[in-house]
Amino acid sequence: MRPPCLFLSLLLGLVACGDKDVDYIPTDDTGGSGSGDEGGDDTGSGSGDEGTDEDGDGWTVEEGDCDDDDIWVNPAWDEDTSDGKDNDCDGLIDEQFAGMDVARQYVYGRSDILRIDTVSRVEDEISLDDGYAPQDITSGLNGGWAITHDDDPSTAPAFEVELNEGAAVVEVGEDGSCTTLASFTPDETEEGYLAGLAGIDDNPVIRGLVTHPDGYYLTARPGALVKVEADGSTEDVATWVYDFSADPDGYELYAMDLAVDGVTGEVAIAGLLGGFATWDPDTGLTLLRAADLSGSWENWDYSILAAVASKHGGGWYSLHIDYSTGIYSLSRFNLEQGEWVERMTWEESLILPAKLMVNGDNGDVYVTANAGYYHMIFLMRETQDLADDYYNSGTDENGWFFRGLIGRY
Ligand SMILES: [Ca+2]
Ligand SMILES: [Ca+2]
Ligand SMILES: [Ca+2]
Ligand SMILES: [Ca+2]
Repeated sequence: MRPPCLFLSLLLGLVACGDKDVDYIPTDDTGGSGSGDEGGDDTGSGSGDEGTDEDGDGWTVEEGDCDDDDIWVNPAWDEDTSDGKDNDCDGLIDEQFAGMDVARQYVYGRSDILRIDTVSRVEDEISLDDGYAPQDITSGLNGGWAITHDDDPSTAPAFEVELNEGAAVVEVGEDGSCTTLASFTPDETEEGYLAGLAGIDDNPVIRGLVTHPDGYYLTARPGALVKVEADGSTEDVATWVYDFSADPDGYELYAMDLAVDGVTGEVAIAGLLGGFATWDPDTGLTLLRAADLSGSWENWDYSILAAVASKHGGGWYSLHIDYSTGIYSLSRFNLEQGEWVERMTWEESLILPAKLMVNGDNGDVYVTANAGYYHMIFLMRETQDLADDYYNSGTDENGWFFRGLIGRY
C-alpha cells in the first residue's frame, strides 16, 4: 500500500516520501490528498517524459523510484540486504539497522561513545580523549564519528575534570582519539535573550551536527547554519533573525538542533518554541514555521523544541518539552499545515529527554534521556502506543549523561 504523500511529493518536489511500512504513519498526517492509490493512473496524462514509469512498478522517478529500470527498486519495497541494490530508495544499499551509537558524557572523567545493538546490549564503549564533552554525534566523513563539544555547564553538566575551552566540532577516530576540526567562540552579538525564558544559556554557541551526503558537516549557531568542511574551514550558508529583543517583529528562529535527510539532502533546523526551517544546498533556506511570539510572553507557546530527527525520505520528527505542564511529546512536521503534529505524549516529570533518532528501516524512534543517577533510551513505537525502556543504565554509577545518538546500518 502506498501512503498518500504522493500529492505532496509532487507538489514540493520531494523525491521520496513513501514509506515501505505504512503502519506507523497515520495517513491523515500528510494532508490526505486522496491521490495515494496504487497504480500509475496518477502519474500524469502522458505528455512528455515527466511522470513516466519505465519499469512499470507503479512509481515514477518523480515519486521516488531511484531506479526506474528495476521493478525491485522503489520506495514501497523493504530493503533486501543481499542484492546489492537500494531497494527502498533511502540512499543506503543493503542496509540493516544494527543499533545505535550514543554520545555519553562523564563528569568525573573521560566521556565515551556507547555502542548499543538492536536488542539493547552494550557492544562497546569507546573512550574519548580527555577534555571533551560530547553533545551531538554524527558519522565521520572519514570513518569514526564527529561530535560537538562544549564546556558550557548549562548544557554540559558540571564537569569535575578540566574541559577544553569553548565549543568545537571534533572528529573522533574509531579508537576514540579526538581532533578538533573547527572551534567556535561565543559571539557577543549572539546573546541568549531567550535564556531566562527557557533556562538556556547563550553558550554553547553551536547546537546540532549532521553529516551532509554531499560531504561536509553542518552545525548551527542561534542565528546561522554553518558548513564545516573536511579541512575545518567554516562558512555561514544561511542566516535568520534569531534575536527577539532586537527585532520582535522579524523574529524567525533560534536554532536548537539539526537533522539531515540522507535521501534528499535537505536539512532541518529546529528552534526554540517550535520554530522550524529547512535548508537545501540548491534552494537555500525555507522558513516553515516561525514561533508565534506575539502578545505577552505568558501567552507564548511554552513548549521547547529540543531536538529534531529525520526518517530518511520520510519526514521530520521532533521532541518537544512543555515545561509548564511537564508533558513531553513526539511530533512530526506536517508540511501542508506548516505545523508540528503531536504523535505521542508522555509525562515523566523527573526524566529529561535529550535527543532522538529514527530507525530508517521501520520508523521506531529512540530517545535519550537522563534522570538523576539514570541515563536511558526510550523506544517509541506509534503503532503500539509504546514508550518503553530500551536501555537503562541502572543506578550503579553516578555522573553519566546521554546526549546525542545516531543509528547504525
Ligand atoms: Ca518505476
Ligand atoms: Ca523501480
Ligand atoms: Ca536502502
Ligand atoms: Ca538491497
